Amino acid sequence: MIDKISSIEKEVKEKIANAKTSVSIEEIRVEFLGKKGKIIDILKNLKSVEETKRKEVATLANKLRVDIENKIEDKKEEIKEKEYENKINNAKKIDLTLPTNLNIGSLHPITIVQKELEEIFESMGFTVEDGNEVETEYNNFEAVNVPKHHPARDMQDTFWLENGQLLKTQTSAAQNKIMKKYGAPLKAIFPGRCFRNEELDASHENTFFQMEGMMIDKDVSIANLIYFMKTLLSEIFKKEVEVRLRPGYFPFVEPGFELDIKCIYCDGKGCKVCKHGGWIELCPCGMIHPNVLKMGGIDPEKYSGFAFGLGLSRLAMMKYGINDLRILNSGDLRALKQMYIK
Ligand code: FA5
Repeated sequence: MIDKISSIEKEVKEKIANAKTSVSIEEIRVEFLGKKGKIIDILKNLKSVEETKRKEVATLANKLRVDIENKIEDKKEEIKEKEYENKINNAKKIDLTLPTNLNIGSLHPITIVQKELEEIFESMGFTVEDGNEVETEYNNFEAVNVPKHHPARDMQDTFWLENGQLLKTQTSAAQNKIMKKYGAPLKAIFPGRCFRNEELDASHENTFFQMEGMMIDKDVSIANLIYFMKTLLSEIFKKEVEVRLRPGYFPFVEPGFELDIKCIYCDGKGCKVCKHGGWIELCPCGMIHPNVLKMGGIDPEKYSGFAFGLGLSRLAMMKYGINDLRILNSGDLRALKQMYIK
């Protein structure tokens, strides 16, 4: 039996030394240490060994078992390292220093303006919220003080869905949910895609972007609104921008305004962009109507606030000097590439 153990030892050592793959080392493990393996077989059959030799055989067999276990583990590690090395050596080489001819993507001009605005507002303590594109009639109209049959609904020709919901016509549709979510005080902006069944022209699309903003706190006034809008527009156009307010009607604000900016192309002298008026209408706004605050769960006796609905698509149009809004939704890369920021 002792001879048998030494011949097994010789055999296993040779096999381990020649093993080249994880599979072959596993096969060796099974052949010698598996349930029916050669070493285990000796240990199982110790009874058949002469009593005087039994202890010595058991010791030798156990020593060999431990020795094989260690050798197999070492070999496994060695093979694993070799296999990894081979994988790396055979992998497809990529030269990271090579110039690429790939046409890599870029952000859409509206997204760029939106991100710029978000950064500016965030720096002034506003949070950026999400709104839905499919909305309920309640959120889009009733919760912002536009009940059924109110004539103001005609100003926003709506795409209705068969289930009675609609495609959001204005970002104001998220006002109610955001007031209920945060309560007062509150400073939030919520950009989003809006849809209206409009006659299309150079400044009207059926799908366009707005950015709504709300600030609600004790003693918020029109002065705060003007300050925020001036700061924001000056940052966007990278120059001091003059603004003016004209009265405007929206059922969800009282008083309501149209905020115009002095034409940044002709400095108010009159040009094609401002239709020779010197001013460009950009952003309806006003002080949030007490009914709207109440419906949002905020006490209008304690709190006041302003809201605005900036036309993001039109702002992008002005920033990049585009003379037709429809280009922005056209997906025409030749046109879009011209306004991409390098
Ligand atoms: C509104 O949608 C109001 N919800 C804005 C508001 C919010 C007022 C909060 C007061 C307080 P209006 O329909 O004017 O208002 O649209 C706002 C802006 O969206 C417009 O000034 C314009 O820049 C843009 N806009 C409206 N319709 C279109 C359109 N069809 N295509 C492109 N931009 C549009």
